[in-house]
Amino acid sequence: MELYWNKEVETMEREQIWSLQLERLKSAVGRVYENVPYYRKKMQEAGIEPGDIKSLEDLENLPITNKQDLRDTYPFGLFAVPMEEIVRIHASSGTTGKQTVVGYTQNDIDMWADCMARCLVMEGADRSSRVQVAYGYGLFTGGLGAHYGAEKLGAVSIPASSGNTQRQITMMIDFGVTHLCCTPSYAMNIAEVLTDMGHSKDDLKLKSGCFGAEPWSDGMRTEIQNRLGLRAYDIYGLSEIMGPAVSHECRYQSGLHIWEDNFIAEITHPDTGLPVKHGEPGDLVITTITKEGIPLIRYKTRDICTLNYDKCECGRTHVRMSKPAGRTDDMLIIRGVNVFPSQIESVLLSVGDVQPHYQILVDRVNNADTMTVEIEIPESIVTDNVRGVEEFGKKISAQLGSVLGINAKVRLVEPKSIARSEGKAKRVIDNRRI
Ligand code: DLL
Repeated sequence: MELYWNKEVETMEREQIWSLQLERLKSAVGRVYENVPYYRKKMQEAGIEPGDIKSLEDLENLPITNKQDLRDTYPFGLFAVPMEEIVRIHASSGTTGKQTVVGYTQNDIDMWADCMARCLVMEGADRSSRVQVAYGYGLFTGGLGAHYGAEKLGAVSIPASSGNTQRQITMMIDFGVTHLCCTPSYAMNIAEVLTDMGHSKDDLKLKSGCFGAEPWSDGMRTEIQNRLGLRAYDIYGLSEIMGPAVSHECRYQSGLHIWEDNFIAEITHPDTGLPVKHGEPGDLVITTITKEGIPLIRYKTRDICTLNYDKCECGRTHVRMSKPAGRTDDMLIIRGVNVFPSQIESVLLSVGDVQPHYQILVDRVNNADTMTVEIEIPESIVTDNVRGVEEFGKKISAQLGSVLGINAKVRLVEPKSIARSEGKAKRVIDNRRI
């Protein structure tokens, strides 16, 4: 089994990474200044020209790009090459506003597939692997992103897309699938249907899975691993920057290596936008330094994490980001307490018997925020044992109160009554925003 897809790049000395990044940053800034009037104007307003970029520290002087910039230039205003050079378009779902569109040149597609191949090798895949891609195919980047990476690696790519779960399982069994790519919530759904179909993990040949596109807790990781009999890895990415494979966990699973030959990562304070102290959490800001179609300078992802430059035991030198807890815009503020849905998930799963199917309902009653967490009654509790059910709910509510400091009601609902996810799970219903 190969340890690396591209050892030379993945294990570069830190100084080498920085000098490569500087050279590529200069070129990327020059390209956007030259070819994207919107960027040129922004840079002129900030009083900075490409020639002012002399060191990586100068990056801080460049203006931040955010989702609004993509919307203001909808659909193609930030593209840095003529449309003749664009070979593919993806778009975000637009759940938080107008959809955003990104374009790729052939070189961009090749670079993306290369990053994805590195990720798959990181979790032990090789040419003999059979990779079932159960991320959605289409404008969402998950399906095609993972697919091209598996093909680049020379593995067998099975373009299952999401949904039709029984058929997914039949294919996994009949084709001897070794690697599964999907959202963690869909992996849980697959695990449940596997049992309903009378199968168990022993009928599968899965070795690992790369699960991402939504935040998930270590408790969820344990559940997925136990039920599917594989090792679960976290993969991160976003359509604006590329799609999946911006970063991925190695087998030591202490953070996700960001491919620094293509991306420069910074962490800024969510309110001030200024760089945070080394190792502190904040907004992940990414600059793409090799992308041609739509290079983005200092894109504010709104994902909260920390960066770790320590050497990793796997031998890779690329910086590690911590597992993202969630986006600043998904953070719930309940009576002044800040909490991410993924933290609630951690608490729920730390109480034995709770299945990772839950929904968080937020409302405002008499000007005060209220939160109700719906979970399904575990099989170990008989539904007609009213007292048992009540006590179980109270136990979880107390745990949420003591760990997160939030006052939450827990409502126990019938098993399998919470909608199962096939893509990104919708965990929160915030009636305050309606
Ligand atoms: O979700 C790309 C992707 C596909 C990543 C498949 C991984 C696997 P978008 O739809 O643009 O792209 O959503 C991007 O999803 O800013 C994060 O908030 C969240 N996200 C993605 N991966 C993770 C992860 C794809 N591993 C947004 N953990 C990002 C937590 C994640 N959140």
